[in-house]
Amino acid sequence: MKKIIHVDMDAFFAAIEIREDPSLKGKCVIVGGSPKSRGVVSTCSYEARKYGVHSGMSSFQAWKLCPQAVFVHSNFQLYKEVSQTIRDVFYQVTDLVEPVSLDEAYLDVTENNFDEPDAVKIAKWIKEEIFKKTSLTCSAGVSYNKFLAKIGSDMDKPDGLTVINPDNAQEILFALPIGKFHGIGKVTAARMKKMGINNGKDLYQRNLNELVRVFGKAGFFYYHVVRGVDNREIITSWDPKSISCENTFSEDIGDFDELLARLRKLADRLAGRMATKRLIGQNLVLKIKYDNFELITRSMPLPIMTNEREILYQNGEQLFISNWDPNRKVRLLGLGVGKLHYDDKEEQILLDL
Ligand code: TTP
Ligand code: MG
Repeated sequence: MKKIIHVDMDAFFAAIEIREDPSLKGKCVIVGGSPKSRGVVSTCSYEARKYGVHSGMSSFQAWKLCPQAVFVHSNFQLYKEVSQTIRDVFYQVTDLVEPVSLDEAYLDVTENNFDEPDAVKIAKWIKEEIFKKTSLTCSAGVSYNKFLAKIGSDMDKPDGLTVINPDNAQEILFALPIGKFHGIGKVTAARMKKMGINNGKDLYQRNLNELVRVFGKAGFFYYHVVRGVDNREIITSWDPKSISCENTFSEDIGDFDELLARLRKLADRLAGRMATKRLIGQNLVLKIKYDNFELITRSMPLPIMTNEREILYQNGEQLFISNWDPNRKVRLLGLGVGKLHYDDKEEQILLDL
């Protein structure tokens, strides 16, 4: 059985704004457009949620519900930085991380860098580490597949930790309101309610044929997840639509020139493999693992779709220089390219002829 953790930050943008300006603490804080413009709410503090304010509603409506709220404009650059910090925490645990959005990710910790068999201990560690590094809280779900882990992280917000195991999964799913099923959006939830499906128990009682007839392929998914069955794998930025090379050094390296020489070799290898497979790509990913096993991954768009070794190297070097901590030795370097396409240049030339 797999061990999956889903982590989701609490009131993410709003919590960051409150951290930056502690005078906002305890207040109804709404991040998004101004109520005077036609802006919408990105998110809001839990205090504001009590008044019915939520993501996606117009700022004007939010202001009517909660006139005492403080409206703050979003600062994406800052949110992205915090997002990178929490991802770095995840990558310390495992490479099998699937970031879903700025504030949310799945981790497959069945095997992990700490050799820790207890996924709950890992989830606690992640929560503590994120708090240490960002002063922000998150909620985690621990379970044996992605669907249940995601349900778990949402069950006890904020600052929650919920474990769903085979013994309690069915009971939790039965009681779950249909709108809370991840993958069932507002429109589908409304359709289901019309059909008399209000919660997991109602959904469970419908047979596969009916669900597929009404909802197509998604019906198949609903049928299985309400039984706690979800075989989806974690999709990392390394696979499946990416190609990468990495090298764990026989001895940790702290010398800048030596590291660049190793990076060049990686770029050569990567370019060679891409050419053999006739792939070109647009997103470069660099991976640095330090001697304490801390792992960082950074990516950047390449100027063109390419598999040219010099372009891969030059951009990789830039990524490396802006992200390497010179005071620390490196145990592993990796270079990869994502957003791949098949290079059909040759066929094009033949066609042109
Ligand atoms: P969520 O995780 O959905 O919300 P949240 O982190 O604010 O609150 P919760 O404690 O319930 O997890 O989304 C993460 C961030 O994404 C959120 O802080 C702001 C942004 N966002 C939008 O900009 N618009 C939206 O409609 C949603 C849902 C989120
Ligand atoms: Mg969140």
